[in-house]
Amino acid sequence: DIGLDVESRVETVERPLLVAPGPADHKYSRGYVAVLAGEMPGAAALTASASLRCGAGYVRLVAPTAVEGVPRAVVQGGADAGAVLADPRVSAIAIGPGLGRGEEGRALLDRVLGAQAKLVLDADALTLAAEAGADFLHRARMTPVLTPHAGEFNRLFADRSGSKVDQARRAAEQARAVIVFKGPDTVVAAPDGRVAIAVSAPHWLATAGTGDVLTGVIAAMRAWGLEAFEAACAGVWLHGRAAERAGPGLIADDLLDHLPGAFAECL
Ligand code: NPW
Ligand code: AMP
Ligand code: MG
Repeated sequence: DIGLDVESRVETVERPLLVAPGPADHKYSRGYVAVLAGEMPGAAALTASASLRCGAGYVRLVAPTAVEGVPRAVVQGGADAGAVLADPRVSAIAIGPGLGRGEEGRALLDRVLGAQAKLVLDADALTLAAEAGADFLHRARMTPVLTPHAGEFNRLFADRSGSKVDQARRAAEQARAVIVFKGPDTVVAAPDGRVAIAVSAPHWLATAGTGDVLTGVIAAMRAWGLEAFEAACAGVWLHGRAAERAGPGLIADDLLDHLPGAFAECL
């Protein structure tokens, strides 16, 4: 007995059990992820590639300009997001990495919140949501996943008393969202009170673009059918394991190469 009561005990993010595609699967049945890009499409390219490497059968990267460094199968350059937002096959939408915080990003986020899809909101989408006010996210049709780093979390949530677990739990309740409060001790919290913590991710993850990769991993888990809290936990585990496999000196692109190996450990 280490003196903790049951209430304050927090689960650890564990290796998830995932399923390989079967003979009845086709690219749409495996999950369709749309990634909506803006001013810095390189960040969204990391997100889209991560979704593909984590089992999504179809990924569409919708960007205002041409995007390089992403598999050719997925880019929809110079296009409007309307078709994707209206497509019933789109299961999950990731928005925020490289979106920008201008009027175009704001308008796109506004449309996304009305979409009949599972949402993963990160980066600039979180900053725009913070500007729009606390209730803005309540419009989402299904429990969204929010993946703030400490800077983004502090913009979104004013009440920062108590531990990181306490803060994440309150934030999840207030936003009616699953919160992935990132850092060396990433806390995943659901509006119903479930909490899990991941404390062993390599500190080499503290490098540009790794958060954008995590967004794509979680979107793939959502598209594939995991519910919001399970998808967030699975994504955090896969991301941390890919970082362990990539080793010292990793950059965000390396995680893409190591995600399939991490995924294979979950089959
Ligand atoms: P400080 O220094 O603590 O006072 P921003 P961003 C604070 C895209 N990217 N981790 C800190 O303030 C993203 O997707 C593009 C981080 C800091 O000044 C976004 O669209 C890439 N920050 C856009 O760039 C790859 C923390 O918050 C501020 C913190 C901006 O995203 C890189 C940073 O937040 C990048 O992902 C923490 N733990 N704690 C690409 N390949 O094109 C506090 N802060 O201003 O929202 O900037 O995260 O870089
Ligand atoms: P972002 O700030 O959005 O690029 O996300 C950074 C990613 O790296 C998140 O998954 C964080 O949890 C992770 N990360 C950042 N700093 C550390 C650290 N010191 N140790 C472990 N993971 C970290
Ligand atoms: Mg980020």
